Amino acid sequence: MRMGTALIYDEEMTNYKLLWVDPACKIEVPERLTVSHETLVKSGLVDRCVSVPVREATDADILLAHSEEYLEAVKKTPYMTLEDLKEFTLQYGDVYFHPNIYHCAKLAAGAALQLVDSVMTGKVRNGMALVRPPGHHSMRSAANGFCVFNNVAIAARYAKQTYGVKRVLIVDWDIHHGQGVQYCFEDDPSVLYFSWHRYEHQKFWPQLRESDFDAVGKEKGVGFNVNVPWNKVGMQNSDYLSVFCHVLLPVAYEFCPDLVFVCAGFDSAIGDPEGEMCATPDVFAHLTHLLMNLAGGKLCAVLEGGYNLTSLAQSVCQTVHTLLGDPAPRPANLNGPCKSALESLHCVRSAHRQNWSCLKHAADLPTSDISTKRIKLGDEEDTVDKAEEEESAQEVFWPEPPGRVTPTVRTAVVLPDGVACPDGCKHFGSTEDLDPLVVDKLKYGAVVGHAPLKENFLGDAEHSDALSTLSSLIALAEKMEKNEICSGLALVHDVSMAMKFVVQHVASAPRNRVLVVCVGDGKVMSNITEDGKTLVVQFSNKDSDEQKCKHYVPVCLKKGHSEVSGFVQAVLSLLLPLGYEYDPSLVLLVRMPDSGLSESVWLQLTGLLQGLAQGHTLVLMQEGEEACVGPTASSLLGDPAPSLGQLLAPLPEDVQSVESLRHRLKADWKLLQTTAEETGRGDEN
Ligand code: Q9C
Ligand code: ZN
Repeated sequence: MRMGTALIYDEEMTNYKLLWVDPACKIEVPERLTVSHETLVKSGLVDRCVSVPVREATDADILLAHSEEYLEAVKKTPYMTLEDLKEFTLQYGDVYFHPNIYHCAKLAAGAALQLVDSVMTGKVRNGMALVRPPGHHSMRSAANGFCVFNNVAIAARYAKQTYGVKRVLIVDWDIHHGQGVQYCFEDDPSVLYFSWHRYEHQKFWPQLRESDFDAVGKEKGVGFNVNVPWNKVGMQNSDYLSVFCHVLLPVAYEFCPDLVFVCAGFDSAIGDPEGEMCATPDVFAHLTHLLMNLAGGKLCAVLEGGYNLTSLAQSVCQTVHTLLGDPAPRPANLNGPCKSALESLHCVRSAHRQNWSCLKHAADLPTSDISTKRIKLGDEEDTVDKAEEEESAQEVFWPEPPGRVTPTVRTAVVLPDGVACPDGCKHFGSTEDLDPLVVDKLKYGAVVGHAPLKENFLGDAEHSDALSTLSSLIALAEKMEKNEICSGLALVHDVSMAMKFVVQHVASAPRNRVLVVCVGDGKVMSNITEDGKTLVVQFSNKDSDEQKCKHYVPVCLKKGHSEVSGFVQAVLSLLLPLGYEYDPSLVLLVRMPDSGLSESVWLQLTGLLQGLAQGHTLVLMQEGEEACVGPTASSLLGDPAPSLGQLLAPLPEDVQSVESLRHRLKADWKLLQTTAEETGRGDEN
């Protein structure tokens, strides 16, 4: 990887703690940082990051998001007695002060600023700041929810002021609503704030009316505040990924940020006593990956909550692994969103349909009777519930995320001599790699131990060049299967033939599943089977006459594929959910000569698809497309795609064809659902 990942941490931020008894605050402990950091050290991740020192945020920095009165008040806390501290604390909600917390809060905000500096000056591509106290609940003139200064809000304003950043995206995946961030930017269209949070119809802390989906921003900022309330606990990976595919990513791509922040709280992970959700730590690898092609890869993750030390540390590691470019583990059992998640999804999409052209088509069902039944504050059951919670608080178990073994070879290429390719790619395809079995297969159309091939591939490939290319291709696919090579790229004479050949070979092995993503016209697969070994998604501008079925998805977009927004929306809300649910062992990405796709859109596609199949992406391109080889290889090596610019509204006919496909397929592919008419996962949630 060409540019690094910053890790910002200072042990000093562990030097404060709760000094009195307060059940609401006892979970916010120094070990949150020490355990996270130790786990990063043990997994070897710290050594792979660029270590950036913290600094103290200055008064001027802090005043970017806070009032002078508040800053002056906090400044006095280091000199207060225990009694004074207790009393000072009382004016705020769910927070505690300590003689050293002001110092730590300056370091926490300063860490976020150091991260911005490192990313914006190009010292690193992305990074994470491990900080205490967290920030997203603190308001202009108030501490709240363990937070003193709003680290990310300060950093976002600083990035705008110092580097002229025009559009900032803040993704708050902490399980609490970062109301402080919302208040800071609610009338500001230059900062798009997205938050999902445990809400339970306003029963869950901080119990705010304005945390619901209908708080969309104010004045010029209408549309730039996106709230996804979770009205049940127990949300799973499918629920999170579904919201990314159907809300956050379409809006984020339309918005086109210059810089992305993550309010990286991990109380949204399984085992957390606050969140009580069931998403596993590896989901954060995917959430991170899905954001890494925005803003040219400029991503700053800043720790917020996370109170189960095991779950927290594992989730932090998953995030840092991904920031470093390591392929994400295959997401386990994505069985579609639950009913409550679908209701939330539907409500937020409807609430924003006027604001974002990607959501214009969001189904026009009544949302009033779904999610607006907020609980009246002060209801009797509130206290009963708390007691019950203490009783029923149980330990949850989940498997440790699999170790992330990145193959020694990240990207291998099969290229004719003289085609330029970035450093770091392994060249593959000397005659030594000619596998006699594969040659036989090519010549005689069958190979011992495999099903006989339905087509004779020799036809076009008589000359030895083509033979050796195809043979190398199979050798490459096999090394990817064994996880000796992560990704690959081949320039071939006949891309359709090579595609069929690879698919037949790979799909013949027992546990393999191939997601074939084909961009361009032309008959692709005459042998689609319903055995589930392949899922073919073809983007073209001709209506396909091939048989449509669960495993063949022809996406027809008019006006060529140069119509960027239609294509991007199809990728985000159709291809990605299909890919995640299908969970392939290999992604075969085929660029037909007539693909008509601009380079930047193509690179977004290759970037996003690498979140699937543990990064096992094999790209096929046809001779004549040499110019695209270098950029594609860079993408496979982990470079972020260039930004697409703010997207225009997609063509109505493109929207129509994507929507009708989603409609046709949503019974078979649950991650395509966006409304609760369909029943959802049906696990009582
Ligand atoms: N049962 C962050 O995650 N409520 N703050 C505690 C205890 C306050 C969370 C109630 C939670 C604050 C950054
Ligand atoms: Zn939280």
